[in-house]
Amino acid sequence: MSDLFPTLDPRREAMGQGAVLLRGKALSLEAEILTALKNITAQAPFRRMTTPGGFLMSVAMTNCGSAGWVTDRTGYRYDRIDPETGRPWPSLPPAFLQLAAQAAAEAGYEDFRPDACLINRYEPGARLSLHQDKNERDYAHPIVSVSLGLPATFQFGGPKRTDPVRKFALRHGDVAVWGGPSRLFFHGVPELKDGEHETLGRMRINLTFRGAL
Ligand code: MD3
Ligand code: FE
Repeated sequence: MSDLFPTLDPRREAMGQGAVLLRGKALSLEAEILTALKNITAQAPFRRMTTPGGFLMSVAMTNCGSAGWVTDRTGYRYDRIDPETGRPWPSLPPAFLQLAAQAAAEAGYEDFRPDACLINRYEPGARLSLHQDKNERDYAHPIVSVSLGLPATFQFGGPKRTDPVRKFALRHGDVAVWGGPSRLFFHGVPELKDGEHETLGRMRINLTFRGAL
């Protein structure tokens, strides 16, 4: 159905050109998502990876889907095999696919079917410096992100690293969709503040769904 009054939905916020924030969108699937996460991380544990420049990332990561995002001294890439286990990544759970496709459609990106999901784990003090997501084959696909656990500040800039950033609070259950012009905009997450989340404890988890291959 077409949305006659998009600005009147308080759960929906425009973040920029092609970028939409759907507040609380993941809450109805919370239990399924957390069960699936336990299963994934039992097969492909969180690990801190090294950047090409030799820095150990403060964010711990794992993946599910046909390919996973990895970094080491040789560069950033998507790999069908988890370099830590030598096995394919766990598959994308149905609840993940359903949420990503529905959120993308709500944001105006019909028929988005992700083939990769990067899972980030932030503990207090962890951060992700300003960057672009450029390792995916086709930038016509949006990126869908799901925030869980402790709240974070999200910095959203522009097409150039030096463009001013705007800040958004991302809270448990929020889903955001980035497509169109904003797909290649710089973004980052400053140091996670300490706190205690009622279901996840002292951490934040972020899922990003991508069309990588
Ligand atoms: C805007 N993750 O994994 S999610 C990442 O909260 C990443 O863990 C952050 O940036 C996190 O690459 C931010 C929001 C996000 C993800 C990808 C984007 C925003 C984006 C790609 C293009 C533009
Ligand atoms: Fe990113």
